Amino acid sequence: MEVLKRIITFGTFDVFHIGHVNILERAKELGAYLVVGVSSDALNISKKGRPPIYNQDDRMKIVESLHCVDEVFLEESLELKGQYIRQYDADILVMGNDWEGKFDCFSNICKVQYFSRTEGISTSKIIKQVALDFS
Ligand code: C2G
Repeated sequence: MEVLKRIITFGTFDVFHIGHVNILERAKELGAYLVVGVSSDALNISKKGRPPIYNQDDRMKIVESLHCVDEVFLEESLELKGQYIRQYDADILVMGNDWEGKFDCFSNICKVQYFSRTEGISTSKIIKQVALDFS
């Protein structure tokens, strides 16, 4: 009997767009249960030096509302990835290929798979475009 795989992925998912939908749908195709770690506002401020446009509660609610997503949690630290993978009993970690190689260190606890990013779209590109168009 085939064991139903549990998938985990992480992201900010700020100004939610088609690239986010694509990777979440592809991740879900790998298994039966998709858990998504949505990075906290504080983590974003420490990583990017600015808060996200949408706050963490809204970003979690948007991601959780997707048909392909079974569960969301708040990712509070990049250093806790191994702990989250174990806590959510994940068989496969999925990330976009902008993170290629960065999470190979977890291949002893789960399979690590990188998917190519959707071309031509990113949150920072949208923010810049909107700022230009409405300035
Ligand atoms: N993504 C994609 N195609 C795009 C944009 C994003 O496939 N055009 C993917 C990214 O590769 C990532 C996911 O969508 O796997 C979420 O992207 P971001 O919200 O930009 O996530 P990031 O800020 O990189 O946070 O612990 C890791 C971090 O939480 C990842």
